[in-house]
Amino acid sequence: MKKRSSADGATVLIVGAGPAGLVLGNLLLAAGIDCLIVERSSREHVERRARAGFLAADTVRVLVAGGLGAGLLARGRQHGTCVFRSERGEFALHYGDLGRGEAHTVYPQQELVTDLVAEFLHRGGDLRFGTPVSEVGGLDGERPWLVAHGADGTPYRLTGRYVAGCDGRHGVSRRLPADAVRSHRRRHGVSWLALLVETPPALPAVTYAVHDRGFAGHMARTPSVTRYYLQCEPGTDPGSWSDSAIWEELDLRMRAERFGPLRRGPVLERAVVDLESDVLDPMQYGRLFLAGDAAGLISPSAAKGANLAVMAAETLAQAFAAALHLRDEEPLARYSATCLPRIWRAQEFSHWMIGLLHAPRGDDEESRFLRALRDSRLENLRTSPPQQHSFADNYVGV
Ligand code: RFL
Repeated sequence: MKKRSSADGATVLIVGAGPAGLVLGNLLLAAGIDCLIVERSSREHVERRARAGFLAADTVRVLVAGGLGAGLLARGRQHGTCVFRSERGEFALHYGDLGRGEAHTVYPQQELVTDLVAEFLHRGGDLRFGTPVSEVGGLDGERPWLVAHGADGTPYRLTGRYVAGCDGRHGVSRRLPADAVRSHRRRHGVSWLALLVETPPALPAVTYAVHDRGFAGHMARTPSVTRYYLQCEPGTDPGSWSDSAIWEELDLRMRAERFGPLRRGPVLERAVVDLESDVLDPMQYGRLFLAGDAAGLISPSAAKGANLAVMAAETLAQAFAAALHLRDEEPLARYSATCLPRIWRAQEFSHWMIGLLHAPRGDDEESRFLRALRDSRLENLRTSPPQQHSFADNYVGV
């Protein structure tokens, strides 16, 4: 298909080819709006970057309606149950039958990104990999611009009518004047060793293990790859965990002796994730609009980040279409106000989940207090049907 942008710009310049940028780009092309995506990393890198896997029903609806759901409908698997293990035993929550009655579709983020890249190119999109953006400017005027660097590092300028900052938590587009955009940030003081293991899921459901040595989790990804999490000390070097230490600790915290063995396999990837939140308000500055992690980083404790990124991309695509096709700037002016309540609701739930799954280990009175709170929260979830319905709505909804 013919490219719908020019060498020196496009109507909408999108920084970043993660879920936010790629969904936005695809929806804009479908609406007949020319756009261009610049991505710092190589195509191979973004198509292999394993992160999220749990897509909410609303996310699936947006992707399918945008003609972006073929892969996830063919290969995604439905999950509507999660299990909690603790000293007191194990209980399952069939959240797919509670609340709004919706389940997750498990589809690895790298497969979704691969589908979105292929579709964007198929629709004639201009997607420049290996092209970092070093500066975004002119945001107060009619012709905002960005400085991109080609394969040999040579800088060049791209100009557009709007810029969409979809460049994640460390991106350049979120570096905005402090008096124009306020950051709301919290480091939760909890870190996870995030592991990808080449082994079929050992358990039929997402399993959260609450343990005084720290949280451990098991999440399906594909029939042959499983994600495990182990809470670790902040600042841990992921390489300092040997495979045998990982399996020993997983067995202990998941209580394998009591509930059955885990399936072991080669550890394909290990990384330390610090649980952090960072929300910018407003998510806009002049002609720059932020979406995804760039606007509202969320801890992975409730698996919301990729879902919020897709929802923001849809809201932004509709607002650009109104501005460009109908000369109606109102949806763009309301963009932050539309997205932020959804982001804060997810932040609140994700923060609640952190308190459900973690408590400090120490024997001081505050640690003891927080452990007792955590246990009470878990017990409330086990026994209270209204709490279970509310959990289901928040867990799977965005
Ligand atoms: P991304 O995916 O980080 O994409 C941003 C892109 O911008 C590029 N970039 C630049 N490009 C050009 N110039 C620059 N100067 C640039 N700076 C950056 C980057 O290379 C990148 O390609 O952000 P986006 O699109 O907002 O998407 C956000 C999601 O990726 C993220 O929220 C989720 O992965 C979070 N997350 C999960 N979310 C879920 O909904 N469900 C889950 O189960 C889930 N599990 C997870 C997760 C995140 C994890 N980590 C690694 C933090 C599990 C983990 C371990």
